[in-house]
Amino acid sequence: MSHLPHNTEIGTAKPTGTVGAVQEILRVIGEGERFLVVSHVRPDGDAVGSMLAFGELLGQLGKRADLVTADRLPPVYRQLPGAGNLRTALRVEGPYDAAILLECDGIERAGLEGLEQFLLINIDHHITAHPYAQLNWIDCEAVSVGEMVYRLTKAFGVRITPEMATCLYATVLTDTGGFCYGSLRESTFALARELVEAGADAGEIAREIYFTTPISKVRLMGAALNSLHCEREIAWLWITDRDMERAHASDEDAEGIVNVAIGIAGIEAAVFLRALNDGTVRLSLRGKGKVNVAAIAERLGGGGHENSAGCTLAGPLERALEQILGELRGELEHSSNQGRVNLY
Ligand SMILES: [Mn+2]
Repeated sequence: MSHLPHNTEIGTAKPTGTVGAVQEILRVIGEGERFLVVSHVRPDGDAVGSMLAFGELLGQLGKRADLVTADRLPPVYRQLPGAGNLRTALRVEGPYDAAILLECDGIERAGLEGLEQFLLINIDHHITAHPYAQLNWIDCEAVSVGEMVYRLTKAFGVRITPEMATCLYATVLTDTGGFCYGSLRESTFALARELVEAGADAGEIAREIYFTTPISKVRLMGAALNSLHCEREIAWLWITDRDMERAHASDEDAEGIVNVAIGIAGIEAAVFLRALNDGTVRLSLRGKGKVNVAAIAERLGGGGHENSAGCTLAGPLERALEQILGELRGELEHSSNQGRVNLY
């Protein structure tokens, strides 16, 4: 599963293939004046960095761009150039010539009301991406949506400014977990090199993102580690509202805690669970290559990448835990059996 075929999916009435999709996007942007750029709720580094770079691209083309997110930015991304231009809203009003949705697997993922009235451009790199928009550019080989924004910038012949380079580098850095996973290949490093040449300060960006953890998050991590369980190749941990209160933690502090569990030797799948006020449980899943956590997340109504995915299940926490463990045990057994078959 680690090398999927180059996947480009194009929506209903539009030409097929990446080239066709990019050409159409170039045309729509070239002809329009005013654009809305959005990404998913609980924006991550790729969402924020690619939105900011896209905003800058549109600005350089002499277009007007409104950058809107449903949730506020995690503090670590507030230092990115142009972050002050991002607006938080729950509803968007036009008029816009098009709304550009970056790494959203559906309109609802943006968490914004009013999007459906616009011409929608969907740009995504998840293997669980869907061609729901009028114009869809999906490339699962792109290491981040930022890489796709970079290619678009090149296609427009627009110069990559140091500010854009910084934002785009942040997308590559965060979506690969610091060049550890994802579709890492030669072109990833070529891209990183170009971005550094264009003015991204790799060391400074890494410091801003990885060495600015709020103490509340570290405390929350402590609570999560108290709940850590391992069973063969599966590790899981969770936090409760009480843990959140005690640590004086915000929602953002719960992001990325799952990575501690997948880092354990011998573990092939990790789950982080967080019970939400509405009775649902949010799950973050991580893998190391043996299980495709995106496929499991998708079966449960979520999505993501092969080694990094998420979904939301009905509570209580114990029930959600049993459900995901059932899926993971089945999947790991399946892949072990397959391995055995291949040996003969
Ligand atoms: Mn991404």
